[in-house]
Amino acid sequence: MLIEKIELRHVKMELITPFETSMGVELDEEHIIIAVYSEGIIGWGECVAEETPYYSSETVKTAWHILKDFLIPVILNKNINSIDEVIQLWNRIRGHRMAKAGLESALWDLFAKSKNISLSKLLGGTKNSIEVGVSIGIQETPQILIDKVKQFLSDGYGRIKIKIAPGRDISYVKALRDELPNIRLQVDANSAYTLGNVNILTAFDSYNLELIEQPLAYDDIYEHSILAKKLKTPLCLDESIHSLGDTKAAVELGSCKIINIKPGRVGGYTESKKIHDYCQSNNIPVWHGGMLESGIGRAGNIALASLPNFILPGDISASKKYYKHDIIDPSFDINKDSTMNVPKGPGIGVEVIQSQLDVITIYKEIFN
Ligand code: OSB
Ligand code: MG
Repeated sequence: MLIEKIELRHVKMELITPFETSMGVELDEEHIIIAVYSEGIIGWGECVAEETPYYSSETVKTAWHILKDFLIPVILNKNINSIDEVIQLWNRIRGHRMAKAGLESALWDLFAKSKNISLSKLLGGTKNSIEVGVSIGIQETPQILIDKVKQFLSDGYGRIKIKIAPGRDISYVKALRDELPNIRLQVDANSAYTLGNVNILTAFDSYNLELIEQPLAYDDIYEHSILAKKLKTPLCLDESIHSLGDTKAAVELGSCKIINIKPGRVGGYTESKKIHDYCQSNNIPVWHGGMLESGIGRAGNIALASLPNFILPGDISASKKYYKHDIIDPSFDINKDSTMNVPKGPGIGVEVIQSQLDVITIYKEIFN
C-alpha cells in the first residue's frame, strides 16, 4: 500500500479524576494520535509517550522527534505491504519503542482495514470478549479508597488494582481487605521500593494479593529475582520489560511469574506477540496493561488482549473511567461480568469522532 500522508496530533485529554501514583499526580494525559492515509483508508494509532519522563524515558517531544525525523521518512511515499517490512526498515533505529509502537499500531489498523478484517483477527486473537479490571490511583485516605473500590465493583469490575507508594501501602491494603476480604486485588508500586524495604514487601503476603507489580527499580531484573525468593505473592514486571529478550531474562532468572504487556513499552504489537507467545509456551500468564489511552489506543489494546495467553484481567477500563468525552464511537463500556466486547468491525472497529479529536488537539503536523 502506498503511504501517501501521515498526520501527527499532539493531544491533551483531561482526566475525570486526578491519577496519583508513586511517580506523581496526573490531571491530564498528553499523547500523540497518528493517522496514516493510504488508498482511501485511514489507519489510526496512538503513541503513549507522556508529557513527562517519569514512567518511561520517552516523552511526547522525543517521540515526535523520532517519528518526524526517522520513522516517518523511511515509510512515506513508499509501497509498504507488511508490518515485517516496516520493522526491517526501522531496525537500525534503536530504542524509542513508544514512538515505534504508535506508528506501527496505525499501520496495523490500516492493513486490517485493507483486508476488511478486525485488528483482533489480524493479530491472531481468539476471544470475542476479554476480562478487564480497573487501576485506581492513590487516594487521600483508606476510607476514600474503600468507597471508590465499592463504586467500581458495583459498576461491574471484578478485579481491582491499587497504586501504592511508601507510607501509603500496607495501611491501605489492610483497610481494603478488612472491608472486602474476597475481591481480586493487586498492587502496583511503579518502582517505589528497594531491597531495603523487604519487610514492607513481605507484609503484603498476608493479604492474598494476586500479584505485586514492579516494586523495584524501573530498569532492574536481577534484584527482582532476589526479592521474588523472599515473597509468597507473585511478582509481575511492567517497567523493566521492553522486549522478548528482557522477558526471557526475567523468566529464566525467576524475577517474576507474570508479565504485564503494554505494546507502547515494548515497541508495538509485533514484539508484544513475541512476548505473549514465549510466555504461553513457558506457562507464564500475561495481562494487558494500560497507559490511560484514548479510545483509539484502547481499541488496539482490546484487540491485542484477545490473544489466548492474556489470562489475567487487563487494565482496560470503560471510556468513562478516564475521560468525559472519548474520541471514538461507540465508546467502550464494560459488561456486568467484568468483560469487554472485542470490536468485530474492520481494523480497530470503532469510528474516530473528528470534531472531538479537534477539541483535544493542541498541535498537528502533516507529512506528505
Ligand atoms: O504502571 O500500569 C502502570 C498508567 C500510566 C502509566 C503507568 C501505569 C498506568 C496505569 C493505568 O496503571 C492503567 C490504565 O490505563 O487504566
Ligand atoms: Mg504498572
